[in-house]
Amino acid sequence: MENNNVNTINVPEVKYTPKDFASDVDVKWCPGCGDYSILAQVQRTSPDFGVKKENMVWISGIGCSSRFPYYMNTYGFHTIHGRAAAIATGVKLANPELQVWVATGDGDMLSIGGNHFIHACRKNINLKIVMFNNKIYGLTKGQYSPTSEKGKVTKSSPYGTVDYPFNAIKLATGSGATFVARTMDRDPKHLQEMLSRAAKHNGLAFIEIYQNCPIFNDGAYLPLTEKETKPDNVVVLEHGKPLVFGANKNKGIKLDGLNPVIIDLEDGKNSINDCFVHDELDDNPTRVFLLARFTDIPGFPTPIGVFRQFHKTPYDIDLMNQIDFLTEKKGKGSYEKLMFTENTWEVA
Ligand SMILES: Cc1ncc(C[n+]2csc(CCOP(=O)(O)OP(=O)(O)O)c2C)c(N)n1
Ligand code: SF4
Repeated sequence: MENNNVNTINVPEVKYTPKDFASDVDVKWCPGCGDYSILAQVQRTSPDFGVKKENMVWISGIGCSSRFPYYMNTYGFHTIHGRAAAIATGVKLANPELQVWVATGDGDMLSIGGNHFIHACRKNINLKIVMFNNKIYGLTKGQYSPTSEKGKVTKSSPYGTVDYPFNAIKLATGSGATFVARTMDRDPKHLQEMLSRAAKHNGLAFIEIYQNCPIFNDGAYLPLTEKETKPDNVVVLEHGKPLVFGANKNKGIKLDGLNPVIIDLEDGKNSINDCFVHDELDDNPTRVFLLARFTDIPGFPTPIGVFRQFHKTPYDIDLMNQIDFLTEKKGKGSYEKLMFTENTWEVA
């Protein structure tokens, strides 16, 4: 029966604007740093992420990129180097209703944090990991990172690195990430689209963002971002569409067995129907490895976009279901009982 004694107040739903997500902390990145664009695109898209501001959290490790949570007017935690994924996991499991974002660098996530990263992907923890890849350690002033190209001369590799770099897309895919994407600081619209799509994904979403560090690795992505050179060096992945690139969309990529080949779409020998068609929903990760390899083959365009997305029950859902099931079956557990069962000993 309706209770007529209850007074109700209709509170209009809050419509956020990008400004609502900007904190009042002075942004301390170097002039021209790509991190500014990433911050702006995150603040621009946050109102559409579908969560209340108080339910959004940004967790980071240590690095220039990891200063990110200070600049977001949300809950956040600037933690310790390499541990962002582990701490974010704890935040998500203790508070499953939160949307947990991780801001991290290539050093933070792939060097010291590599282990946490692969296991977060493997377990499909419902985190959104945004990795700013400037192919260098920025905060500590220019040492090479696990994504620096072989032979890179830096302060910590004065004769050139002898390391082979990680390909972050391959690593995330091989570790089981259920949403894998790449975008660039200098392509704001595309960056916004990737963020919005990651926000809607139910499971671990990984976005690699190519980010320029003008102080210690300036121009690392110049051929991909300059107006004149971008069309020949970037191929945009769109679900269901053929891989076509070039200023006049005059080049395509076809498969010769398992090898990608660049074809000329104007020479009369090839047509758009010969091109490899992108399918981000394909269960088989082989396609992603094929695409991710483009950056390792000289002359090939760099793919940006969603490489792959698929559904797998996220860790937190399975865990909560298990806890509910066992609580119903065995009753609420007791911490005291757990700590002082027969399997404890007093050391004399
Ligand atoms: C345990 C520990 N080891 C090393 C460091 C030093 N350190 C701080 S940030 C950083 C790397 C930063 O590079 P990256 O994550 O790529 O971020 P960027 O500064 O380029 O955004 C290192 C090695 C540290 N703070 N703590
Ligand atoms: S050192 Fe590089 S990454 Fe760090 S704030 Fe400066 S420009 Fe940005």
